[in-house]
Amino acid sequence: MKQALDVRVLTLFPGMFETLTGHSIVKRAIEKGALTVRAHDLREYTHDRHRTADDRPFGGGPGMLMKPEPIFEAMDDLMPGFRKTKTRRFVYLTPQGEPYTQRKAEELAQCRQIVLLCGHYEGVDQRAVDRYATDEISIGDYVLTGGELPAMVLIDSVARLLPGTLGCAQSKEFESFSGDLLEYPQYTRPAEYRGLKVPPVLLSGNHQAIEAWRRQQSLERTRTRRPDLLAKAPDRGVKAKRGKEKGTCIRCSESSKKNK
Ligand code: 9D3
Repeated sequence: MKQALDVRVLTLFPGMFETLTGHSIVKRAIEKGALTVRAHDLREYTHDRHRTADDRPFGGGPGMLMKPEPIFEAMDDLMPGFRKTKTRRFVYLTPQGEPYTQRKAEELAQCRQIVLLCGHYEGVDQRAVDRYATDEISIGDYVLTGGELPAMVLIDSVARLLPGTLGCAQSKEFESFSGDLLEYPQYTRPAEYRGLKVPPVLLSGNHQAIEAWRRQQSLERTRTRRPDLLAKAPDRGVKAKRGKEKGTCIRCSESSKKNK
């Protein structure tokens, strides 16, 4: 097994991360030794009776900012001498960040250590960002109350890319998400349920016809729901949808047969 990815989270709400680390693929990645996740409470690095982590912005304006001292002191304590390298990142989750993508998840999955700073209030004193941040990431154009859920989205998306975490039954997804077509609709048994029928072509045994139907469904869905994807890759409609269907995962060399 490759050296585990070491994820540290700087947050005012460390308890939120227990739901993440206690479930599903992230839990499995941790159990397999591919990932460690530690949430550090920034309030432990305050010194006043009320454990104050925020203060008012110089120059005025609405809301409060996260004070710089707890962030600097947490870094002094947890990773003295921190400096950015190709495999050590400090990611500040912020609405001002670059939009998160599968490509970015793949890049981060190559790292050895990732520190995630979860913003709260109106944001973080810029000096902490300037000193430490190697990346600033947003997960989309909607307003959340803080960076914790975005940090969990990032961890989840990176965890499933770590070697040995997913069985390779799902490995083809690695190659086909970003900039590709949307998935076709899928069905399982029973062939008829409450009068609702599975499209007959899927029961026909005609694999060429099934492939053609799926392709046409993918194209139609992408056209109506995500025309931006087609605009990015106008040749996608005619080329083969997937690079690989069967065999060995290009990432982890596991066979596609078994999941454990
Ligand atoms: C008055 C201005 N505020 C509302 C637009 C700014 C604001 C500050 C902090 C809005 C949200 C937040 C808290 N959000 C995050 O820290 C955050 C976030 C998000 O809200 N959406 C998508 N990605 C991210 S990453 C961090």
